[in-house]
Amino acid sequence: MQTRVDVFDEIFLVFLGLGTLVGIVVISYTLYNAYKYRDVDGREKDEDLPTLGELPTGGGGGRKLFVSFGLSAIVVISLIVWTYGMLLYVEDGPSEDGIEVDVEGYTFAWDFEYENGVTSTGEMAVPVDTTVWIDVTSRDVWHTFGSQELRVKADAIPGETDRTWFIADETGEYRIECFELCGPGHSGMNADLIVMEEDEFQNWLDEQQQGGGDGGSGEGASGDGQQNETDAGNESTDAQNSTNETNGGGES
Ligand SMILES: [Cu+2]
Repeated sequence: MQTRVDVFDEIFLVFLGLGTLVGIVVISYTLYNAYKYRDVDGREKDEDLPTLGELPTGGGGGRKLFVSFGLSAIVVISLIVWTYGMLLYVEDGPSEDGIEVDVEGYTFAWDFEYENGVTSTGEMAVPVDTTVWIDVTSRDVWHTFGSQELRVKADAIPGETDRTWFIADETGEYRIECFELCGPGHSGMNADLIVMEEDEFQNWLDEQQQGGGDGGSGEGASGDGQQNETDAGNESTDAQNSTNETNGGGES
């Protein structure tokens, strides 16, 4: 499964490789000609040798010119076609099934809503090696959701939904940032992207669901967490655990 990181790495390497190759050919040929036609005494008369003020014909009746233009055209057109194909893949996404997450930006944080209704704020958990489709929108002004490390970015515009995808092929923590200057808190408009193994992710979802019903507001979560129906029976242990519970949401 090709990730966005793979695609952009490949494009970068191909352009770097071809650019280096063309550079080497052009510079070598320039140096070769500079040496070949250097000023020496007693040089034989060469018909191809340009004289000062004369436009060089390229020799061979323009054959060299034709070949170099032809080669350049082939290289450039192939690059355009190939890159376009790669970018179409980025547009369309992989065909494999994945998970869907609704992302909503607002000044100055990110909300995430999963398919089963679980919500979280400031923390997005996803399973590793899975296509994550995101539907990005905004509650107020223009933002841009993005994670540099995963090469994903999507505009968050009120009233519109920008759908795109990403795949994280390694577990760990990544950084989500806002990429559209949106107000005084813009630079702090970050969220954690936590990439987990599939079973870990299911546990995380379950945990969020148990602590759920609080609408995903970060501040509200700690208070409401203690009023779970499941906890109603044993209030005494509840009281002891309440301090732990208040931290529970963020620990996963
Ligand atoms: Cu912003």
